[in-house]
Amino acid sequence: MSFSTSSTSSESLEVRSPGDGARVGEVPLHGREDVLEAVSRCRTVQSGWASLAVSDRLRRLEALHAALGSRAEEIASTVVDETGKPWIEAMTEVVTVLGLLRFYLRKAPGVLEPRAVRTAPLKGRKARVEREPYGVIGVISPWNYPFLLAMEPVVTALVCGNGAVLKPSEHTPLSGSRAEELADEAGLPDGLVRVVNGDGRTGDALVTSGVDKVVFTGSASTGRRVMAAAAEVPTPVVLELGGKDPALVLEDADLDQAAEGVVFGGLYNAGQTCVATERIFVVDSIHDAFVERVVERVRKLRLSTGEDRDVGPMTTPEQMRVVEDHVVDAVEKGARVLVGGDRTDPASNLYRPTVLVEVDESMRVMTEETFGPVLPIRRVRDAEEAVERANDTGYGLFASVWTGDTARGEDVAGRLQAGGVSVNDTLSHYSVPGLPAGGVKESGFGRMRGLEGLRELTRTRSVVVNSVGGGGGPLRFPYGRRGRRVLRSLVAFRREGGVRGLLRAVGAWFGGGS
Ligand code: TXE
Repeated sequence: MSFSTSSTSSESLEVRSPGDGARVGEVPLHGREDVLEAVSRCRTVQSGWASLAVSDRLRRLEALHAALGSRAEEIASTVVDETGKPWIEAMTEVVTVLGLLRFYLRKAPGVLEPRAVRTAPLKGRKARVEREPYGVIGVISPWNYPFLLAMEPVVTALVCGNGAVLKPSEHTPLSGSRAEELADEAGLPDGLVRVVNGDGRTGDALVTSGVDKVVFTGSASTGRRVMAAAAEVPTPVVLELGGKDPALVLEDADLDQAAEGVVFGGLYNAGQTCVATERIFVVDSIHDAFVERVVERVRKLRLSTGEDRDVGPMTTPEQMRVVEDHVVDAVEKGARVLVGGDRTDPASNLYRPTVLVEVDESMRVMTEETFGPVLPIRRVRDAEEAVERANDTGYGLFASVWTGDTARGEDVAGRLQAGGVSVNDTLSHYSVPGLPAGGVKESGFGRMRGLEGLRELTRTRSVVVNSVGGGGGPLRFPYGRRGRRVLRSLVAFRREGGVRGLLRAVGAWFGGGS
C-alpha cells in the first residue's frame, strides 16, 4: 500500500486486529504541516476537477466505481482485519458505497446541472440556479464503519466537483487509506483525494487547515470540539454524531418480527453502529412474551473471532470498557441480566450479547450511548408513554416502531424526534442510497447520502441575465405613478391569484390613484 501524502514525522501508527491482536499493518503519522500540504495540493488540482462538465466528471468516476468493484474482496478483508467484524458486515460496507456511487452517477446531473427559474414579473431577463463545489472537503471518519463512513463522504465530494482530504480513525487507518489508492487506480488527478493519518490532533489540524467544509462522523462530544474549532476559521461543518435509538414495540406487534428486528438492529456490528437500537420500549401486555423471543434469539447467536460468527469483538478496548461500565451500573441500580452480561473471559475483547430487563432512566445504559451488544428492554404502559420516553433524550438519530398496523406505526413514528424512522424494520435506510442520513438534536445536523448529500457538498449561485439595452422596469429611478400602479396591482393579484386575482389587479391598475 503506497501513501502519496508524505509525512514529516518519522513516527507511524501500527494497526493490530481486535480479533487476535495480530499486527495488521502500519501507516505514517501526519502532523499539521503534512495536513496543510495535503490540503494545498488538493486545492491545486481541485479547480481543474471542478471545471470539468458534470458529465465528464461522472465519466471519470465510472473508473472509481470499477476500481472499487474490482478491489471489493481486498477492502472487505482489510475491514475485517481492522475491526474483527464478520465478513458479511465488512463486505456490506463495500457494497453500500458501490450502491451510493452508482446512485450518484445516475442522479447527479439532475441536481448539479444549472436549473432555469421564472423571472416574472421582471421582463427581458433569464435566471438560473447553479450549483458549484465548495472546493476542498475535510472528511473525518470513525472506526465502526471504517470504509463506509470514510468513503461515502469522499465519493460525494468528488461527484460534486470537490477534492477531499480524509482523516480516518487512528484505530482503523488502513480501511480509510484505501480511498487514496482507489482514486489513484481510477486515474483521478493526483492529490484530488489525500489521506492523512493520526489521532484527534491530526483531525484538529484538518478542521483548522482552511478546508472549505468539514464532514465529521463520530461522537457527540468530539463533534462539539470539531464545531468549536471550525468556528475559529469559520468553516461550515456536517456533524453525523452518535445516537440512542429507541425501538417501540406496541401491543399489536408481530412479536417474532419485532424480536428478530430488535436483535439485529441492536447487535449488528456488535452494536457499534450509530443507528443501532439502544433502547427498547415494550408495552406491558406483551412484554414477557416479547422478552422470551428476544432471549431465545440472542442465545443462538455465535460470538467469536472465528470464521462462522454473528457477533465479533469490540473494536477498541475503550469501547469494551464503556459497555462493561454501562451493564455494571445498570445491575447495581436494579436491572436484571437475562443473558450475557460480561466478557467471555477477562482478557477477551468479546462481549457476550446481553439482554437487560427492569431497566429505567436512572441507568447510564438508558441515557448514554452504549455502542455495544446490549439490549435494555423497558416496560411502558402504552404507546403514549413509549413516545414520551423515546423522545426524552438529547439524541435524535433513528428510531423504529413495531406494530401490526403500519398506518398506526407511521403515525407513532411521526411523533418521534429522529432523522430517520422505520416501521417494522431496522437498519434498512443504508440499503437505500436515495434516503438521506443524519440526525436531530445532539445527534448532529447536515445530511449525507440521498440527493441531499449532493446539495450538502455544493453551494448555490443565482444568476440573472438582462437583455442588452433592456430597461430596468417601472420600479427603478425615477419613482413615479407607474411604479405605484404596478405595486398595487401586484398586491391585488397576489392576494388571491387566478382569474379573480387578475381582475382585482386590473381594477387596481386603473383605479390605482396618483
Ligand atoms: O469517536 P471520536 P471514537 C461514538 C461511540 C464511541 C465514541 C468514541 O459512542 O464510544 O463515539 O468513539 C477524530 N478534532 N461513536 O473515539 O472521538 C478521531 O481521530 C478533529 C459514534 O472513535 O468521535 C476519529 O477519526 N477530529 C460514531 C474521529 O474524530 C478529532 C462512530 C471520531 O473520533 C478530534 C464512532 C478533534 N478534536 C463513535 N478528536 C457514529 N456516529 O457512528 C478526535 N477526532
